[in-house]
Amino acid sequence: MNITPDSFSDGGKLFRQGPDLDAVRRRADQMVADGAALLDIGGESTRPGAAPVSEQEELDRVIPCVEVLAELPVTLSIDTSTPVVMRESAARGAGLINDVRALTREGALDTAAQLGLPVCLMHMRGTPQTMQDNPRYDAVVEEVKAWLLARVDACVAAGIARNKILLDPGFGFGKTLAHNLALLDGLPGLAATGHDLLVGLSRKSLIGKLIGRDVEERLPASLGLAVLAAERGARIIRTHDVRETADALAMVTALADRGSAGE
Ligand code: 8Y4
Repeated sequence: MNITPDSFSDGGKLFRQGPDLDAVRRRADQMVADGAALLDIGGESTRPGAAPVSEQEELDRVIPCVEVLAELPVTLSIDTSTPVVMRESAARGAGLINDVRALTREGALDTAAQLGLPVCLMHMRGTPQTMQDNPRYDAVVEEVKAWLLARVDACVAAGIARNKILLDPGFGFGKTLAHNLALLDGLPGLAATGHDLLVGLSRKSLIGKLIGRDVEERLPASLGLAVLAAERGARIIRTHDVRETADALAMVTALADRGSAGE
């Protein structure tokens, strides 16, 4: 759930008084009813070129939502790079830190370690402002994996338990179509690190580039990618379309759970 003015139909005018908490709650209830195991809540827009948000603005957007959603029977994941947002969210029951900057911001590593929460480390090349300006890699899969494992080492050195560290190659974050496709191919290699893998492919522009669909027409392709990623070792799928994705993944799980006994 993106708690930012640009994701609201009024273009942000009503948003100045803060997020519409009734609407947030209704949307969250629906996602839980549809089968979500985690809800990811973020107050910073990370779309390419988006303006940075102040700490206070991020707190004003996120914390009221955490308070409203804390009683739900799912893990609240906080999409933030900001230590004070991590702390205030954890104090209200958040259960996961999802950081697109992989705890590189000043104080983030020590804060996450102190809080003892699991963390998702995502790879991004550059910043949201610049990341899509001609990103280049020599060998994208190897570079992303090595960078993530270096962040794991930093986390472990700061006192974060290895089994609380999830990894995410960051589809669309400083990657061309070719890079994103290479990373899809490389998912089994990332899964082989032993870390739980989280991926976000839902509605992303690689779908538009590959098969020419506008963003509101990307659900079927997103479901295909979710199944593909799960088959290649992803454990958590970040999606906008919970019910449909849960059904698609239920098929993957049902087949896997059959085991080798047959039938
Ligand atoms: C259409 C719809 C086009 C959505 C682009 C987008 C990830 C993430 C985002 C991800 C992790 C997004 C916060 C981008 N993506 N966190 N966050 N992994 N861990 N773009 O892939 O959904 S926001």
